[in-house]
Amino acid sequence: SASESLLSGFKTIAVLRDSAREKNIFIHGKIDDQEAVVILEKTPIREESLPEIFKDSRLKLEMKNDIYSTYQLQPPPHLNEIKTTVVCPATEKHVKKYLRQETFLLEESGEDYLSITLPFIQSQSFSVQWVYNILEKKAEADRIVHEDPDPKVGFVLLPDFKWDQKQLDDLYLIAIVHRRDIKSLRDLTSEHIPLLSNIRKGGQEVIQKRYSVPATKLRVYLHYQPSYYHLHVHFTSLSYDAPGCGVERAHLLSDVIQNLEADPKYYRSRCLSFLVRADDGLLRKFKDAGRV
Ligand code: M7G
Repeated sequence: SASESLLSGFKTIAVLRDSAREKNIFIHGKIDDQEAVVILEKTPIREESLPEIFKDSRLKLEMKNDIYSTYQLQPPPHLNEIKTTVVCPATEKHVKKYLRQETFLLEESGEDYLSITLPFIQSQSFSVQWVYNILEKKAEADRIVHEDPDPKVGFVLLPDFKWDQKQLDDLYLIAIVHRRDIKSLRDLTSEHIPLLSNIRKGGQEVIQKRYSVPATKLRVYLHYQPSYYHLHVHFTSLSYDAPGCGVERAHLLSDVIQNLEADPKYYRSRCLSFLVRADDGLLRKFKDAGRV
């Protein structure tokens, strides 16, 4: 089928980043005449697959020394898969997103947001078509784990595409709100507390029921800045060092709710820090405005 041979004509332009430790590689290339980003990633070894790995693999000795020996093990093909993510056609912004680059921490006041950041993200940010496709059941409908259809406080919970759902160690789900008028953390006021509480409670309950992962093992947070300006909440396993779960980017949902309870305009008025890449247009704008 078309999807089976999608990558057979892939031509590499550049490796954007790779990590021996994370066992992944991000590649910029072309599929036919279209720009593409392909991410390849080796997945964790699951305990359930161990009997099969030991029983059905070919072992090739590499070296033996006293009580020590190393091997190359060739497992059955279905236990040797590479998780692959394709963005095609990819924009220049996608290529930049995955390119390893120097980063800088900016401090954005409420005024900076209105005068610098907001016009910038309105003129150039990633399309949220994929989000609308999920909300309208045009894509990933079979992956939805839970839905609250309420137009004001409702949301859809589904696996993030970074999670292959094969093991709980790297559990990663996202809750996407039905409302389309909240771009990010910055837009939140006390008016949204019922929505946020509903997501926290609903998400935690469903994840406990479906995956037996209790709330005390979950990291529930929003990104600032997000890549996609339609409000969504990340649910990740505490045991997983998810990309973007550090203090420079993640805001715990519980803290967000409490801050809004204490000050209804907290996120409109406070300085928020966020990371930008060296060639990010937003860094340029902050420099031009004399804010860096
Ligand atoms: P973000 O904070 O806006 O951006 O989070 P980030 O990618 O820089 O973290 C968006 C989240 O949605 C990320 O965790 C993505 O992995 C996830 N995501 C992005 N896309 C395009 C999709 C998609 O098409 N389907 C699903 N299920 N998740 C996606």
